[in-house]
Amino acid sequence: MSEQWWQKAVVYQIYPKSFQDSNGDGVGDLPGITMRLPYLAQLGIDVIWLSPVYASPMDDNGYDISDYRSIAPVFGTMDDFDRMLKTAHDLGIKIVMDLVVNHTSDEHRWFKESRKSKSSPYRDFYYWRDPVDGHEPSNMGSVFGGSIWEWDEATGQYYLHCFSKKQPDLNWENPRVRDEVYDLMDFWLAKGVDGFRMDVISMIAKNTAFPSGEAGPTGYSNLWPLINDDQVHVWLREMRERVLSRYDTLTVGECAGATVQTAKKYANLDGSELSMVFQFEHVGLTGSVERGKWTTKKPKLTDLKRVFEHWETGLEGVAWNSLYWDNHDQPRAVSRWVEASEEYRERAAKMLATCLHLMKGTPYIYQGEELGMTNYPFKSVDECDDLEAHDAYRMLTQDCGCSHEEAMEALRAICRDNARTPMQWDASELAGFTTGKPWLAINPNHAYINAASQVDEPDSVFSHYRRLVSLRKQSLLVRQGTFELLLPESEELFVYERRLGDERMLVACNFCDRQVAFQVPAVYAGGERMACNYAEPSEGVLRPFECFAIARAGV
Ligand code: TEU
Repeated sequence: MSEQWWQKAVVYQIYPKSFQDSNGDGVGDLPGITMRLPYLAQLGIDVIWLSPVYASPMDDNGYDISDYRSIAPVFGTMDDFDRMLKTAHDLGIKIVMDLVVNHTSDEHRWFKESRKSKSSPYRDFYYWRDPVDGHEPSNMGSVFGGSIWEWDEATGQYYLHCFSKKQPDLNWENPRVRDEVYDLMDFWLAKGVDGFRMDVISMIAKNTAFPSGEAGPTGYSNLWPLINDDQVHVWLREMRERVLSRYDTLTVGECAGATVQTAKKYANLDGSELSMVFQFEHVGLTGSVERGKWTTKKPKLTDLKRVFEHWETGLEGVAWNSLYWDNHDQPRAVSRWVEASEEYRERAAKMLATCLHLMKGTPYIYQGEELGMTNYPFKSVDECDDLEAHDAYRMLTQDCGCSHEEAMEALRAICRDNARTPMQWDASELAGFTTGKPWLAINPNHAYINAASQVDEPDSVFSHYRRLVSLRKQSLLVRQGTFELLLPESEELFVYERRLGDERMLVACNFCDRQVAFQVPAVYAGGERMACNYAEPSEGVLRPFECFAIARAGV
C-alpha cells in the first residue's frame, strides 16, 4: 500500500494562548503564530495541530465553542487566520484544526435556543432528561467534577455535560446535529485546512440509557461506561462519506478508552474512518483508583514498554499509530516520564525524543517539548488557570483527605497548566512571549531553557529533535519498518529493533540516571550510529539517559 502523506509527517501541536503574543495583551494569538512559522520550518515539522481558535467564552480555554465559523477576538480575525494558513502552506506546513463536536459552549446559539423551551426546534440538539425521584437521572460524574447533569430551572429538566456545565453534550443521535457538524467541517476544509484533530470523538456515541454505576470517593461513578463503542464507528463512516472523502486530510481522533482492538476500526488503513487515534494507555499508567490521574507516580518502565509494544505490534499492517509523550492536557514529557535532575535534563529530553520518534507511527511534538521545557513549580492552586486543576484541588483536599501540600504535589506533577505556561523563546524577562502581563506565569527556568539559546546550537535539544525529524523523512525503515521490543524485563532500558527487508535498526535508550550494562548485538558491529546524546560511543554500557540508534543493511 503506498504511503499516505500523514504517515511520513511529524506534527507539532500549538496551544495558541501560550505560543506567541503579538499585540501585548499577554495572550498568544494568530499573528504571533505566523511570526514563528519560520522557527517551525527550521525544526522541519510538516503539520501543525492548532488547538481551538474559534469564538469561545474560554471556560475551557477554547474547548467550549460558541461559534464554529468565527475566530475568538483574543486570537485575532479570520484574515489573521487566512494569513497564517497561507504562510504555513507557502512554507510547506499543513494546518490541522481542532474539531470539538462532542459538545458546544452553553453560549452557542444552538444551546441558547435549545434551553428556551421543551418545544424548541433545537431541544434535541442536546440531551435533556427529567429528574428521577427528584434527583439527577444518573450518578455519573463529569471529568471536571460534580454530576454530568445540570439542572435547568426554566424548563424543569437536566442537561448532560461530560465536561464542564458550560460544555453541554451534543446529541449525535439527531441527524440535524450531524448535518451541522459535517457542514462546519466542510467550511474549514474548503478554506484549505488539511484535516482535524477530533476532540473526545470516542464519546460522541453514548449509552442513552444513562446508567448509574458504583460511586467513587467523589460520590459519583465513572462516566467512561457512557461510551457506545459500536455506534461511534457508524457515524465516523458517515462523516468520511459525507465530507472527508472529498478532501486529502489527516484526521486524528482523541480516543480515551480506545484499545488496540477498537483502534483497528478507528484507524484502519482502508481509510474508512480516521487516519489515526490518540490512545491513553501509556498516560493512564500513572493513575490510581482512589485519586484518578492525580498522583505523583512514575510508570514502571516494563509497563510503559508493554503498552508501546502492544500498540506497535497490534496495529502492524492493519492500522496506523500516533506517537506522543505530552500535549496541552498532560504534564511536560521530561518531568513526567523520567526522574532527571537538571544535570541530566537535556540528555533525558533527547533520549525521550529518540525513543518515541524512531517507533512506527506519526510523532507529535507538543510546543516546548523540542526545547526540553519542564513542569512549573506551582505553590498554590491560585497560580493555576485550569478549571480541572481547581476541581482537582477541591477533590483531593475535601474528598480524598489530602493536605494542601499533598494536593499541590499532585498538581505540580500532573496538572494541565504545566503544559500551558508560555513558550520560552528567549532569556528576557517575559521570555520573548509577550510585552504585556502573561495570562499564565512564565517558568523561571526560561533563563536557560529557551529557543534562542538552542536553534543554532548543534548539541541542543532542539537540534536533536530536528535531526530526528529529518531522519524520519529520509528513512523508509523508520517510517514503515516493523517493531520488536528487546529486553522486555529491564526496568532501566527501553531497547527495540526495527526491520524492513534486509535493513535493521537498533534503538537503545537508558531511562535512568545510572550507568547500565548493555551489549550491542554483534550483528550491529560497525553499523552507523545516529540520534546519539553523548559525543563518544560507550562500550558495554549505556550511560545515564544515553540513547542511540544503529542501522545496518544487507544483514
Ligand atoms: O480532553 C479530553 C480528555 O479526556 C482528557 O484529556 C481531559 O482533558 C482530562 O485531561 C482528563 O483528566 C479533551 C481536550 O484535549 C481537553 O483540553 C478538553 O478540556 C476536553 O477534551 C473537553 O473538550
